[in-house]
Amino acid sequence: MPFADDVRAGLTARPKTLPPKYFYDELGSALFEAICLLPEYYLTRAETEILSTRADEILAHVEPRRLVELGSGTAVKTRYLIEAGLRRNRTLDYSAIDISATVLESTAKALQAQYPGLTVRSFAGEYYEGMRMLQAAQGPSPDVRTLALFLGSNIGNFDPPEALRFLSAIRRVCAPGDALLLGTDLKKDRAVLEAAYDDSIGLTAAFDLNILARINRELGGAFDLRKFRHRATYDERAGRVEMHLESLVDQVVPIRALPLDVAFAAGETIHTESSYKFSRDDVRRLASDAGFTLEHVWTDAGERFACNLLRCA
Ligand code: AVJ
Repeated sequence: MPFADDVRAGLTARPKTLPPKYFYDELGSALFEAICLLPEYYLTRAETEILSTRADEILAHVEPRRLVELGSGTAVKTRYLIEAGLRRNRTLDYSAIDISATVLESTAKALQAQYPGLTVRSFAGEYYEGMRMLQAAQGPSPDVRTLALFLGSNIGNFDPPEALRFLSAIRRVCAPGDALLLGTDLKKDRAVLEAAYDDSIGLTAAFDLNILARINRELGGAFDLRKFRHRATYDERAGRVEMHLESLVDQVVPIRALPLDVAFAAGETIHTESSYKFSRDDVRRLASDAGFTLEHVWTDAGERFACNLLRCA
């Protein structure tokens, strides 16, 4: 079982880590939806501002007949692009790839019902798996101009080599003229970033701690959540916000299904997430290293977030 294997690997490593993809069980997905409504978490609002005001312009650049979204979630922001696509053409294809099968299914149903001209396909799985399923289902179709979407600063979870590998994989499945719309959070003031990842009502702390609760629920773990605290710090040199769960005491936590006893010293942390932040130059470099050209950048009025149009050369 991948969750058990990844928990074992992460909690026996030094420093301890857990992969952020495991935040998104049913509760974690609901907590993330709530985070997007927080005053401190500006990312979603800033990206929504861009897409709601620029969707027609973006679609005019690419003229796609198909949208393919990686990590589609509830596709709330995607609707602006779908509606812009349906203003240009009577019909449009939309393929969604997401790790949460329940969210994917309800979203696909709602979109299909709301937009008669839209053909929705959904693929439950991780990104690479989803990309493979997508290719197998529709093959490389150079005649169907495609705009791929990777929004929400989801690219920020990848370390630089992984980000490059991921974009290169997208580049390989896209045909000349296709494009990728990539949402990236911009580098900015430390206080703004740290507040976004450690909000005042403690929602992000709950989101972070839920990964330990999930280990308790699914793997028979014995984490006492009150003996850990959430921390978020901006590492300016690395250009990333790091989330950690810090053990408040010396303790040993058994995880029955592995089985494994995990020892923590007081002050020791589990690194649960990195969220990379990008300057325009960072994006330009990453794009060109992966074989794209950065064709256009749209930002919100507050210059907090960027939607980058990467063109397959
Ligand atoms: C969904 C990965 C873009 O890193 O900003 C939100 C997840 N973590 N608050 C991000 C998250 C803490 C989010 N991404």
